[in-house]
Amino acid sequence: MANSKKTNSTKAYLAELANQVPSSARRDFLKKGVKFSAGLAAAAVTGEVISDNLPPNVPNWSKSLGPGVVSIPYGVPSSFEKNVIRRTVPWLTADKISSISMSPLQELKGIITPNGLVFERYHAGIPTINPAEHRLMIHGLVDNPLIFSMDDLMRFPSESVINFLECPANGGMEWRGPQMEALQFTHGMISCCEWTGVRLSTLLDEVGIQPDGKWILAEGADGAGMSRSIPMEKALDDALIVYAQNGEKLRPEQGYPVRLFNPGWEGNTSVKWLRRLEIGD
Ligand SMILES: Nc1nc2c(c(=O)[nH]1)N[C@H]1C(S)=C(S)[C@@H](COP(=O)(O)O)O[C@H]1N2
Ligand SMILES: [Mo]
Repeated sequence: MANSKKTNSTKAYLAELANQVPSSARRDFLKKGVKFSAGLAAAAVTGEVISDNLPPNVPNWSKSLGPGVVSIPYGVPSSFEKNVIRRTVPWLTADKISSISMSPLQELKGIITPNGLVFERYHAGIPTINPAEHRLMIHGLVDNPLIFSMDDLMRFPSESVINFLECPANGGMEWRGPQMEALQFTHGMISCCEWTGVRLSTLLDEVGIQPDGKWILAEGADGAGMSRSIPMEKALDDALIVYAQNGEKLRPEQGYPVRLFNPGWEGNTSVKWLRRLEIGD
């Protein structure tokens, strides 16, 4: 992944960052001759302070009324936090459809990664799946093959766990030595969410695994049809069939409407947009 185009892409990234800050701060930023340091970018972002709003004065926002309830039906972070975003580097992969974005770890507080900032990894882009037309099929070496609708899955007892999900490529940006400026780029291929779903073992109970059933092929419904083989021990231990993250339905990026989640295992085994589990020997 190391690449000589790094300097160019860093310039492009900082130019993009300059575009995201308020225009007066941007003028400052550009005037200072842009030395391409992350520290300078940060100064530009926080640089604009209107002293009239500081004590002992009454700040402007205390002298007027703000927008009322439901002016934003689905809440978003303060506009002053607009640099807290997922990022990728253009030279990492040939195309954004099969690529990865990183979480801004340097800005995150506490344990939970907010849904909008969970790192993303796709092999064929994000499929748009209508949950009413999506099914999870469990077949192969089972007594009773079954096809579950999303409603079926949600009728089973649910379980929530707080756990990290990490791409095994995390850190790979520097496997050949230091080259990145921010934690986001060096280690941002990791997230921690509360995942809610049904235990895979519960569903396997329903279909009845035959004695020679030792492995499970999990297949996604994305254009890549990405699949991984999961040993039966993991499936019966703590694997979850997950439909919610941090209290709301999975984000499309994270596998809406349903994904496999293997706690503590390489992220790639947690197959998203899960459509099929085939039990094999
Ligand atoms: N169907 C499908 N599942 C997938 C992938 C994919 O491309 N397609 N990427 C995998 C990889 S390599 C990782 S690291 C995780 C990333 O999960 P996230 O995008 O929710 O962070 O999903 C895994 N599951
Ligand atoms: Mo991954």
